Amino acid sequence: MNEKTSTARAHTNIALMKYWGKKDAALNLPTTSSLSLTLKEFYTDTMVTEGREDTLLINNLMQDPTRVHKFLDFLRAEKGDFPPLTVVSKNVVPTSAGLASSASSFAALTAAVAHYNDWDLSLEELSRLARRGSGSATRSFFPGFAVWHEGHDDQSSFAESLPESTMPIALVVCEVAKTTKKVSSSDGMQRAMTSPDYEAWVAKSHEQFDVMQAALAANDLETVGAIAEENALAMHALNMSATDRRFTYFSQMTIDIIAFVKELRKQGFLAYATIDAGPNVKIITRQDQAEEIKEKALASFRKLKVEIATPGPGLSYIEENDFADEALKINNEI
Ligand code: 2P0
Repeated sequence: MNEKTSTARAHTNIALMKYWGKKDAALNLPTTSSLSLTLKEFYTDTMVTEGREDTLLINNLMQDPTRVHKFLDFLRAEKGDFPPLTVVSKNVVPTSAGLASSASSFAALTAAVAHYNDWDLSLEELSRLARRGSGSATRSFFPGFAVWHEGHDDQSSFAESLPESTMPIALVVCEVAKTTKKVSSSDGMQRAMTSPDYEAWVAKSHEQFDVMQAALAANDLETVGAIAEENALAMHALNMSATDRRFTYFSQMTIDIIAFVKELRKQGFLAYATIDAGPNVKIITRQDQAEEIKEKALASFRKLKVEIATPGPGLSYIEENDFADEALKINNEI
C-alpha cells in the first residue's frame, strides 16, 4: 500500500451573516450569500493516506464514515478516481468552546485529498468542492473575513476572501450547557424555510449584505455587529415560526445572555450577539473589551464556559505530522 500522506489545517469560521436554507439541496446551493470570520484559536488538522476502505478517525475515536465516504465518492466522480482513504482528523477546539463544526473538518478534508492527488486547485475551487460536503466549509479556506457567494449553479457558488482588514474584532464565545435536543443544521434550515417570514428574511439578507460589506471596508465594527445580531436573531425567529415542526436552539441561558449583551451596550461596551445551530452565544466585540466582557459573563452566569477568539489564518498544509502511527493502527485493525 502506498504510504504517502497529506495533511491540511483549516480553521473554523463563524458566520456574521448566516447561511440558513438551500435553494438546491443536491448541489448545496444556499438561498443567501453568507459572510464569516475565520477564527485563529479553533482548527482541524486532517491527514489522508491510502487505506483498505474509506475510514474516519476523529480525535483518536473511530467514527461512522458514511458522510465522509459519500463526499469522497463525490470527489472521485468529479475529479478522478483515487484509492480508499484512511482519514485521521484532530479537532483543535477546546471542548469547552462548543465549536466543533463540520466547517473546518470538510475544508481540511477537501484540501488534504486535493494535495494527496496532486490536483492543482485554487482556494476558490477547493471551496466549491467543499460546499458539497458542508456549506459552511466553503468559508474555512480564507483568512479573516470571507464571503460565500450564493451563486446560481455549481460553478458560481463558492467563497473567497474579502480584502484584508485591520478591524480589531473579537468573539467572546459563551458555551451554554445544552438543554435542548439537537436539530441538525440541514433539518433545521429545511424547517425554517416553511416559516411565512422566510422570503422576507432572504430579501432582508440581500439588503444587509451590501451594508455589511461597506461597514467592513470602513472598519465600522459597530455596524458590523449590529447587522450580524439582527441577521442572526431573525434567523432564529424563522425556526420558531416554521409551519413544519417549529423549534428553537435557544435555552433559557441563551435568552439571558442576549439580554446581558443588551445591558453591556447600555454600559457603553461594543457588544452584539450571534448564535448558530445550538444554544451557545458568541459576543462580537472589540479586542480591547473582550477580556472585561469575559470576566463579566463569568461573574453573571454560573457554569458558563467562556473563550476569546480572534481573526485567524487561511488554509495551510502541514509537512511533518504525528498522524502516521494512528493511520497504521487503523489499517492493521481493519
Ligand atoms: C452558517 N450554519 O452560516 C450557518 C448558521 C449554522 C447556523 O452553516 O447542510 O453544517 O452541511 O450545508 O454547513 C451550519 O450548516 O450545513 C451552518 P450543511 P452546515 O454558519
